[in-house]
Amino acid sequence: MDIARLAELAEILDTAAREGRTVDRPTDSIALTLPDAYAVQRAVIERRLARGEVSTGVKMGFTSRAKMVQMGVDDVIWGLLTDAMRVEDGAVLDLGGLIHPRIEPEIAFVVGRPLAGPVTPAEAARSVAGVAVAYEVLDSRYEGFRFTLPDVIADNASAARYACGPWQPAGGHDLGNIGLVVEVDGRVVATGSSAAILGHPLRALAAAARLAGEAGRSLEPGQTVLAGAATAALPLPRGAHVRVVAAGLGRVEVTTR
Ligand code: 0L1
Ligand code: MG
Repeated sequence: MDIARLAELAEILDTAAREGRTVDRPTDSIALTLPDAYAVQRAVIERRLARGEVSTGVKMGFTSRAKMVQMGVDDVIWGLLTDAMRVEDGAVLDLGGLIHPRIEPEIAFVVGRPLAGPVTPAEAARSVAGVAVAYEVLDSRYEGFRFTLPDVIADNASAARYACGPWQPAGGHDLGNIGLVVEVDGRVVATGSSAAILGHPLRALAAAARLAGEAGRSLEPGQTVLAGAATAALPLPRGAHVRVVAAGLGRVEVTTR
C-alpha cells in the first residue's frame, strides 16, 4: 500500500477515535493485507505519540478459542496502549467520548526484563515483574463492531481504555485457572477463567513477545501486557459500578458516567 493511502487511513481512524464516531471499514473499498493493517495501526499510534501520549504497552486480542472461531482466524492480534487509554483503579470513567463501549475482564502483566522473539511461556514468565487483574474497554470505530481481521487490526484491535488492579509479585500465583467474576452494581453478570486466555495467560505473553519480535521491537521493562479476556465482552453502560474480581489476585473497579 502506498504511504499516502496508509497515512490517510490512519488519519481517518485516529480522528474517529478522537471524535467518538464510526467510520467505513477500509476493506469495504480496498484490499488490506495483514502487514498493511499493522502499518496503519502503527501510524495511528504514531499520531497519538506525536500529540504527547506515551506508550504504555500492548493488548492481546482474539486470545480465546471462541473468538478465533467466530472470526475465522487462527492467530492472536495485538493493539498498542498509551497513557491516554489508562484509567486509574477505582476512577470515574467518562464514556462521553466513546461510541459503543464494551468491557472485558483480563489478566495483565508488567514486564520486568526485555522480551522479544519466539519464547516459551516458561521463558516469558521469567521476564514478568508483576501480575494483576485488569479490565479492558473496547470501542470499535466500525458500526456494530463488524469488521474483517485487517479492519480490526488497523483500528488498533478496538483498544479504548484499560485499568489494572494492584500489582502482585508474579511468582506466587498459578495463573492457569484463576476464576474471574464481573459484577455490575453488585450483581454478578459474568464469570470466567484465566484458562480461557489461550489455555494459560503466559501463552498470551509469549505470543506478545513473538509479535514484538516480528515487528522488530521488544516488550520493555515497565510496559503492560493485557493478556486477553476471560469472558465475552459486555456492554458498558453509563452510571454503572463495575468490579472485576480475580481469585487470589484482588479486584479492579470503575464507575462510569
Ligand atoms: O481484546 C480483544 O480480544 C478484542 C480484539 C478486537 C475485537 C473486538 O473488538 O471484539
Ligand atoms: Mg481485550
